[in-house]
Amino acid sequence: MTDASTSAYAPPKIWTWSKESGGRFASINRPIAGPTHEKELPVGKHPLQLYSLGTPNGVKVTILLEELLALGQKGAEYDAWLIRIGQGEQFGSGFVKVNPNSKIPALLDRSDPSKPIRVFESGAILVYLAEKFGNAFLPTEPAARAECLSWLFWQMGSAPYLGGGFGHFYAYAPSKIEYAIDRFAMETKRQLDVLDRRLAESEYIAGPGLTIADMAIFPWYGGLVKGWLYNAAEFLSVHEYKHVNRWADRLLERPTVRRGRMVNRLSGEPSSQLHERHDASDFETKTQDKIAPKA
Ligand SMILES: N[C@@H](CCC(=O)N[C@@H](CS)C(=O)NCC(=O)O)C(=O)O
Repeated sequence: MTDASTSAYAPPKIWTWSKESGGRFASINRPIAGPTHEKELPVGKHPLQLYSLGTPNGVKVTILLEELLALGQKGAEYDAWLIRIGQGEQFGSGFVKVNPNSKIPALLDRSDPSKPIRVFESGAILVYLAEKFGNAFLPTEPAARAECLSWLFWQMGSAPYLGGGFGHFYAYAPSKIEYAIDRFAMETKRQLDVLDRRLAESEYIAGPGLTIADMAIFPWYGGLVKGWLYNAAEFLSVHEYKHVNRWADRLLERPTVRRGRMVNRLSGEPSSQLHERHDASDFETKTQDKIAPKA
């Protein structure tokens, strides 16, 4: 391993913003919050307006919405609008009003259009929607609810080490730094082992039934073991986590999960990309293979 003390970089006394930092997100990363431009958000016909992108954080919410609709909750019909974070759309004035943190997903509940309710942070959105629809996928018995919320918050605290730590330094940083990749690969594998041990004793994350904890954890750690994230399946030997694999396959059998993964998705097979969703029939008629067929 390279000796960290040989590193050429000595931090200055006061950090200043270098726009030339490089890496995949250099063009959108800023050290300041707030909008960069005026832009109102579109509003569709349904009470629930989702402003998102088909990343792991976005997919959590569309899986829950599709699950709620499959349960017969007609009030869960939603408009899903695309926020292209690579183009800085999260810094538009309308989006910042819904999420002052400028990150997808963000939800506006316009059930009472005179008093819209904004919700940001995917975990808060999952709890808000579960509660709104009669504690769907969120147990009410105290011990089961505590277990579900514990795993939900575990995801919120853990995934930044996977995405912002491991994924960033393994796949996106302009140079490969052994110390950083080592540190976050170790933590990511430890987290996979936490899940694997839990799923050895429990069918779903929080107990015998599917909950919002599964919906939060699946797009990140399920995606990792399925090889969807950072091209890192071999590097992390994800096949070792047998229970996580079993659970991820089980979730993928659900049409709701498959639909949720299609919404606001900008990559992959054109037939798997539904850029915007405004109606249940859009899955049949508005995927990219149908909207923009190859010439
Ligand atoms: N803790 C947040 C994380 C949200 C997040 O990091 N979203 C990313 C996309 S997956 C984003 O919008 N990034 C844009 C940016 O950082 O400017 C949540 O769970 O909602």
